[in-house]
Amino acid sequence: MSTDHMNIDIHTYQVPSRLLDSKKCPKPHIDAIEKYKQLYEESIKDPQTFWGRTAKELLHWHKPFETVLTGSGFEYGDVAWFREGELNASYNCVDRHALVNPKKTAIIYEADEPGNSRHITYEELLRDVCRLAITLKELGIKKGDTVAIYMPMVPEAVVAFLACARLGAVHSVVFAGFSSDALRDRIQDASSRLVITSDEGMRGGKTISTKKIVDDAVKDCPTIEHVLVFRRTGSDVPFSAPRDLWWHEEIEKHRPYCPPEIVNAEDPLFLLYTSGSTGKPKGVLHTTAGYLLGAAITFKYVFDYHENDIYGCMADIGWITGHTYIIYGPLLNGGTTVLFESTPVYPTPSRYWEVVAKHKITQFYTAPTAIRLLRRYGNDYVKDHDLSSLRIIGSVGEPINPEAWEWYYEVVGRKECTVVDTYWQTETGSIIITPLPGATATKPGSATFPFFGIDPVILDPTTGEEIKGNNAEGVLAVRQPWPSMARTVYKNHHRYLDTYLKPFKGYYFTGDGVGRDNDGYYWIRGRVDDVINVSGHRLSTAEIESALILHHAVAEAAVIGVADELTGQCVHAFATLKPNEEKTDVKDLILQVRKVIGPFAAPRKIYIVNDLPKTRSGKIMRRILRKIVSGEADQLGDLSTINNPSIIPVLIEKVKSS
Ligand code: 6R9
Repeated sequence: MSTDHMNIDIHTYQVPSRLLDSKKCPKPHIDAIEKYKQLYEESIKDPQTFWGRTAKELLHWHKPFETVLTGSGFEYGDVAWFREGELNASYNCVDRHALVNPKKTAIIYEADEPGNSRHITYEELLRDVCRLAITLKELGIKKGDTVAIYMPMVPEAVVAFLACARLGAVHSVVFAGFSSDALRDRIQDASSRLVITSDEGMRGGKTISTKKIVDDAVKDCPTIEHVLVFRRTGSDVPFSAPRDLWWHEEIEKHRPYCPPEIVNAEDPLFLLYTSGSTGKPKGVLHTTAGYLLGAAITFKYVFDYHENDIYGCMADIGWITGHTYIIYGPLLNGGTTVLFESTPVYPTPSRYWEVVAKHKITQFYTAPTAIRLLRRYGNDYVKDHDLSSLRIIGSVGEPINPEAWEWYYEVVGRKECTVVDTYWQTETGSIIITPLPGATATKPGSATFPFFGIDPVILDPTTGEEIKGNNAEGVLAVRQPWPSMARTVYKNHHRYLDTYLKPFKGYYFTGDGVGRDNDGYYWIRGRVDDVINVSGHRLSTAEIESALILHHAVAEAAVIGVADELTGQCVHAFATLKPNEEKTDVKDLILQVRKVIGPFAAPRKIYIVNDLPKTRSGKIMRRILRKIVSGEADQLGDLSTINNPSIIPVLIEKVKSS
């Protein structure tokens, strides 16, 4: 996003007085900016002490660690945290709370159809996790195996995550909006042995043929031994024994007890595929202790978690936000987490606010795209609901424009809640730049300041030099390792090095542009690489281009991100066709992308053209296409390297007329 918020007069919002009033709200863990600064300073100057202490405070260790951090910084990607330590993620999320607080609600499941909700206590969750874990164990799953999870937003999905973790198996969750081709690729890359799925999914009143998609995917996955199917709707679905097994039948066979497999701090906890600059998605690997510590500590401080809170994150468990802030963060803290199966507009645009009022949610976390959508529907949908339980309202996934921020603050938060605009990535594991709700004065559109232990730097993208001081603009990198950072790309460590550690020697590179204003506030500008952010979903232009080229009629394709009021960005594609394929319908090409990646990646527009702008060495000049689509054809910049300038007016005409 190129909006320049720097140096224009943006209002600063102080911490709402209600948050600091002990009669109305629990006392924030960090209730003054000086306290933040003090702890932050310690965390940067003496990370060993800071992380050593918090790791003991927030996690249960079956065997204590001796060293906090080892490795060569960012040179080889060999950083290791708490390396002698041993623990288990599911024990930390469930057992330790079930032992002291068995009747406390762990999960509130808010099903797609309003009126259907269910509370699951820590005691019940422990039983469910044990039952599934022992089932998986009987099926031969053991420490280090990869299990694919392709599930709708049901409590059993959480059980699936934790059952894998209980055995030391690595979960690889694939967002249930991905197509069968995309699921197949992810299963193959991770050599998953088993898929956990459901018969169908329900979302926004629509039924999704989940099991059918899995069947198509696993046809070409020889590593898959079993498909374990949870019954969500009860419809008749294709079922092929002995490969397929019903969840409810299998778990009944076993006693609900399964001891946790104690793993090393640096053993992998999960893989999550994410898009980068190239066509092939990367299996980002997170390890156990560091990730859990990042999830636990950020959840505690960024959402200022207290014992009686009811916390609701509206993301999907298939993305990192769902991993860290629906499941691990809240459960590690012994909290109550809302699992929302539906959409913000089903059955009406009041749904979020009905859910907040019904469950008395205290912290609410969603994405700018949802905020913009609901703002467009108007305030009436919000104002009839009692939102007085809310203290903290969060935003994540993309830059939030000040208009949407202010609407969120005023209409949803009634000027009585702190808006936490939280910046982070799949690779960072947990939030890295964010306000702290009881301490940080906020500015609409700024993620404000670094979280504890995060040492952000702004680099000049050309020289790689650090730009010090305020009023700086450049790309965002991080100078020191932090516990929840991804350790590698699955079976592809050189790609990890190339993507994150090599672009700027000595730093972790985020791929985002950033500014630091006169007051030291950080403003995330958006990606500087070939990643497009559509409604907070990360897509790579190369990935969509490869999907298009797989279509028999397509000769070449170029994909760009175009600014969109609602979704942040949307996808536009240019394609040239092979000879004798001129009759190809644009709709077929859109279907092609839906098939190869998933509906959420479908281009908004596809322009069929005779040629694409290219350099003399044959590189497609996407920059020119971007300018033409955004109506800036008069500012195409340096055209000296273009090989075929005569196509420019043709492209301009094509874009205008479609
Ligand atoms: C958590 C998540 C990461 C990319 C990231 C950036 C964008 C996320 C943001 C934000 C501005 C925020 N992003 N949060 N941009 N302000 N508060 O979204 O992870 O799916 O890996 O996406 O999302 O561009 O690099 P992921």
